[in-house]
Amino acid sequence: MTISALQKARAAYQPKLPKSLKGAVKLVDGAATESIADQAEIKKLFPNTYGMPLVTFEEGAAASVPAFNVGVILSGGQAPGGHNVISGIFDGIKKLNTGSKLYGFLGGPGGLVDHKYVEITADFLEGFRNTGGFDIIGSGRTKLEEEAQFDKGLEILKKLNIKALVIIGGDDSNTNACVLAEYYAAKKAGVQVIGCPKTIDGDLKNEMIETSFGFDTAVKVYSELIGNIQRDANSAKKYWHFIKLMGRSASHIGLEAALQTQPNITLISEEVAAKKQTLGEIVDYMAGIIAKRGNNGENFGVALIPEGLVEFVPEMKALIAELNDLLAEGSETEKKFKSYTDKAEGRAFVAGILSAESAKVYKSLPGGIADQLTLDRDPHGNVQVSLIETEKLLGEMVKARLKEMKKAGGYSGKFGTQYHFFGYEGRCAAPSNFDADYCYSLGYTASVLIGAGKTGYMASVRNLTAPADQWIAGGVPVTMMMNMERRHGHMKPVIQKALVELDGAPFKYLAANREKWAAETSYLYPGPIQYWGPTEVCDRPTKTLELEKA
Ligand code: FBP
Repeated sequence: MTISALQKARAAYQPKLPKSLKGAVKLVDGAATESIADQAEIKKLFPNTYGMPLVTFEEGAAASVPAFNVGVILSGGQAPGGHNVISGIFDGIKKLNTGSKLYGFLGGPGGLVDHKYVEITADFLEGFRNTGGFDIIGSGRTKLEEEAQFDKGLEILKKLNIKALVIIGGDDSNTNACVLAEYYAAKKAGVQVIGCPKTIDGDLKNEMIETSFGFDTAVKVYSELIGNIQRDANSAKKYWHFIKLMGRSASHIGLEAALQTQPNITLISEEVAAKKQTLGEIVDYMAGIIAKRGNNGENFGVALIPEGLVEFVPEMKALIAELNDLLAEGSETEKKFKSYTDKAEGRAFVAGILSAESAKVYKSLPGGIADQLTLDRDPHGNVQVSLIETEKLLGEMVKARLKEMKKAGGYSGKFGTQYHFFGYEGRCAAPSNFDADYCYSLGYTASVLIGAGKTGYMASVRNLTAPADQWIAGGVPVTMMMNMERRHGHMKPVIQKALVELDGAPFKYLAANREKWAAETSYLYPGPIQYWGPTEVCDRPTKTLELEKA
């Protein structure tokens, strides 16, 4: 196989490990834990895995462990560093006993249920070390929720003599990993389940999990691109670039990218929701900045827009909920709507059946966007919010607003737009040194937890703003991160999703500086991820982590 020069050089990179993982490891049990809320309900639902202690590692004396087999699953969206988690597990279990084996289930959790797997050998793994992507075994979005799936999975786990399963995923996948751990523990099935925190969205974090892996690399890639665009904008001085950034619901990616690049406008969904802003108010805010810059002769700029924005705008959320009901598959209203061949007539029909408030919002949308809300639906019949071109919606609405301002004499500039959506550009990037080291350490940590017989734990590596050898590795009971939430009409135990905190240091830094960044051109150009060179360039964690831990 031909590989690039960078791939070749990167293959030789030895990820850094915390000091406690370098030799033989001793486990230290800390205090017993409680869930963050709803303790009585969660305890009842997880009688075997609730209240377990936090675990940290220390250097210990070498001990011999019989050979054992482990299975691994990559779950959900790709995130840079997944291959290094697998490398860490592999090297960790081999260190405990060279006869141990690692099996990868193919295509995500579905591979466990469908008994599709591959043995991950040293040779097979070699080409994947320090590379981006999940292509080593593939990923998928099948949810492991049903007992029938758990039982089907147990058949293959038993057949392969697998002692433990590592599930690498986001909040939902780790919630399900914990349910699986509890199920196997209750059944005395002899299979441990360990989770690893993955998602570029950065919304799986808490007191014990400082960041999810992949966030660092993905945002550094987006920030490089944003910096390049800012340089172009400041050179040509003729375009406003509206850039939508991935992140299904939380705005951590947009916030971190803003801290790295200092653009003129940054929208944060959580702030929009907290202030109950309307689309009109968001458009006024953006048009105000654009007009001010335009009146100063600066007809250019960069605006960052989080992917999940529309669902955080209360009036849009209400509109989407109404549309989901009215256009539910098989309903009379859906049938009638589908009978319209003329798009404008279809829109008029929809406007007629919506509530007065939602109809007003719907009618204020550009036709193309209104069509996206009614035509593109997922298999469950819901609007696919991620397909809505929010950047174009805002661009068109801002344009209309500026036209009015011009008429009224408040604006004398020109407004030309370029639209971008950054997401897939970063999800499989070659992991930064931070993610390469963090992921390898997480995988290694998982192997130690398995060796010690733990189940229902998530691998945790903390103190991440310090050099890697000072990182603190250990395990956190997943039940500790849980609370009860309403999902699809039922109360369920789930890991609490971490949204951007408006009283947190990263957002406060943005809020304190954004007026200056809006008026002046204060762009920062972070440039591409560097793998070799000065530590402050190559091993720097995200600004979010730095500010949170300052
Ligand atoms: P995970 O939470 O599964 O890690 O995925 C995150 C994400 O990258 C989101 O940012 C994005 O909205 C979504 O996946 C897109 O996924 P897909 O390509 O499967 O539609």
